[in-house]
This record gives sequence, structure tokens and C-alpha cells, in this order.
Amino acid sequence: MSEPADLLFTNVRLATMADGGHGIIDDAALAVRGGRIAWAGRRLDAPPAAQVHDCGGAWMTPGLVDCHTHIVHAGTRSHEWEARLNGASYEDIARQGGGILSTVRATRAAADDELLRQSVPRVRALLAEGVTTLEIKSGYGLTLETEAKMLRTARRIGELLPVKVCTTFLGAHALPPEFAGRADDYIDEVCERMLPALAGEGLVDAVDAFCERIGFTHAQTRRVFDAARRLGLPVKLHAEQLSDQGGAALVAEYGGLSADHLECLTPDGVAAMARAGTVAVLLPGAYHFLRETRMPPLQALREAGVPLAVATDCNPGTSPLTSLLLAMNLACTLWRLTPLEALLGCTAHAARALGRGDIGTLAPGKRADLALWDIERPADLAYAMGARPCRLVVHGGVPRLPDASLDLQLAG
Ligand code: DI6
Ligand code: FE
Repeated sequence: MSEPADLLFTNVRLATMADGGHGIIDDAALAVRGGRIAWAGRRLDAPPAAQVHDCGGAWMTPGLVDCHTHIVHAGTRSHEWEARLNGASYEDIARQGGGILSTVRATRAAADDELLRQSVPRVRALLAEGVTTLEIKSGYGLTLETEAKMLRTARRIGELLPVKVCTTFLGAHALPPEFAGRADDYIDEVCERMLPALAGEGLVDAVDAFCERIGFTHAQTRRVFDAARRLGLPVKLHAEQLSDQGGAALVAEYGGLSADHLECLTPDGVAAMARAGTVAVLLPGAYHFLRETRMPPLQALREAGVPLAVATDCNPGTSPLTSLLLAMNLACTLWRLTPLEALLGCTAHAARALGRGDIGTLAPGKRADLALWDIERPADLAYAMGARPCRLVVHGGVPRLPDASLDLQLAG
């Protein structure tokens, strides 16, 4: 290296998550320069640095990536959860105007600062366990103005807190009441007015839709993807969660970043995803919370070589989950992912699901987004439920305590 590094983490055990495995380097060091990883390797070979941090033998992984959330929303739906425990189904509740639409009402009614105030504690919970990149979807506004409010709130979270936020426009999440019986007209509005305006304001990193009996059809989803393509935006899809709509094959046809949920995925969908390199984003929180019994076809996905990611799906209706470590545990216990698959799913593969080549592994040139852990071995991250093993987080080369963001005082 030509000049000394800014910061050297030494006496550390690295799980680099590079090349599809843990990529373990024992008795290691990692150097940071200009917010990027400058070097990683054996401690004895470490380059000089302006500052040295002795990690006391702790483990370091890439900062965790939660690649599917609806974390910006107002209100809760605990009353519906209780109704389901008293016998109603999720689809019954949705058809009676509850479900997603009850969160739409609350989110539309919330002023900007109120939406931020309610969303920030959920984000803080993720940050306290080593998350450094977070995807946030819109989809509870369903008008141009209220979708913009959600996406601006997501962007503000990335400015106020030490986390990189990737925004996804999910205007085709549910049919707003103003368009009852006129789903195709609403899709016109999404494609011709909302998406171009929001993309023009720089609020959209990717485009998603809910392709489902209670959402939008295959043909309507295709129109949303065509609109995204015209604007040069990548696509992803809520696919095959409650029923098989051929959504995974559709998003693969558009070279999509990911197909998410996939409990009802068919062999054709698996093959299409493998051909396109589309990531399978697994959301075990929703499976658990809905007491679903159909599992994503994991063995078929593995055999086809489809990368598996794991995310919280944090949302008030089907996955009120603000722990990515617990999502990893659920993926292992409910679906028998290996702890290595779960950790790849929240690092390298989650980065790929967001189309981010600059994060997700500990390799020279990547952003210095790192998490330092008090654990004996990497599997402990998925093993312990409710543990808080994160000791230090580094975001773009800047170290912080895991709960340092708790000090943040929001105006109002
Ligand atoms: N699938 C989900 O799991 C969430 N959205 C979606 O399209 C549920 C959102 C909600 O119920 O509020
Ligand atoms: Fe979702």
C-alpha cells in the first residue's frame, strides 16, 4: 500500500463471506482507507495505519444487509393479529378492507415527522444488531403524494441515522379504495404518473409489485415492469407468497434483482430464476407470523444454484419483525437453512438482491461496512434468539457503538 491506512482493526477473526463460504481468516487484521476496505489478511502481514483498534479476538463480518422491509409505516395491526387468532384468515381481513388498506389509512393520515417518529425506533432496533444497509419500500400511500412522503421519509432515515437506505417503489402493493373495481386504471396511474414523477425526484432505486390474488395480476405486474424498464430501473417482485401466479418467472424474464417470499414457487419458476441470476429472498418472519405451512422449495433452489437471501419483511401485517438475527434463526429452525446460508443471506446474497456490488463481503475496494461480534463462531449469530452480540459497527469507515443511534434526538 502506498500510504498508511486510516484505521487498522487487528487481533480479529474475519468471516469475509467471499466466494460463497465463510471465508474465514483467523488471527487477522483489516485496514480501512477513505471509507473503503483497503486490505484484509493475516495480522502478521498488516500494513501501517494512523490508528489501530485491537479487537481482542472478536469476530468481524460484513455489516448486515436487510434487503426487504416495509419499515416506514404508521400504526400497528395487532388488532388484526388478534382477529386471526380468533379465526379470521389474512385474506378474509384484506377483503373486508382491513389488512394492507388499514395501514394505508394510517400512513396517509400521518404527517411527515410523525411517520418518521414512528419508523425510527424500528430502524434503530436493526442498527443495534449490526445492520448497515436497509431496503425500504413504499406501498402504504398509493397516491403520488403519499408514496412520495414514504420514500422521502426513507431517504431521511438514511441521512439521520448511520445506515445506507435503498428505496423501492411499491405503488402496486394494493388497490386504493378510490380505484375500487378499476385496477387497470390504477396501474395506468402507477406507470404513467407516479413512477415517472418519483423516479424524476431521485426517490426510486428499484421497483416492486405484489403479484397475488389479493394484489395485482401477472399482466398488470408486467405493465409495471415495462414502465420500470423504460426508466432504466431494476425490478423485484413479491412472488408466489400465497398462490402461484408465475411471478418468479415474470421477474426473471425482466432480469430482476430478486423474487421474494416464494412459498408457492414451482419448478419452472426455479429454473427461470436460475437462468436469470435472480436472487431468492426468503422471509421466514412472514411464514412464521401467518402460520404458513407451505415451505419455499429450498432444495430445488439450491440444486439450481439460485442465491438465497434472508430478510425481515418488517411490516405491520405479516411480519412485525425488527431483528435480522432472529430472521436468520427462523430460516434455520423452520426451513433448515444452514447457519452459513443464513449469514450469506444477510451479507453477500442480500447485497446482490439489492444490486449492490460494493457491500456484502470483506474484500479490498468494498465499502468499510463492518460488524464486530462477541461470539465464539459465526453460527452463533443465527443460533441465539434475542441475544445482542454486536459489539461495534463501522459504517463507511466510521465506527459507532451498536446503539449509538439511540442518542439521536429527533426534532419534535
Ligand atoms: N407481502 C407481505 O408480506 C406484505 N406485503 C406484501 O406484499 C404484507 C403487508 C401488509 O400486510 O401490510
Ligand atoms: Fe414484503
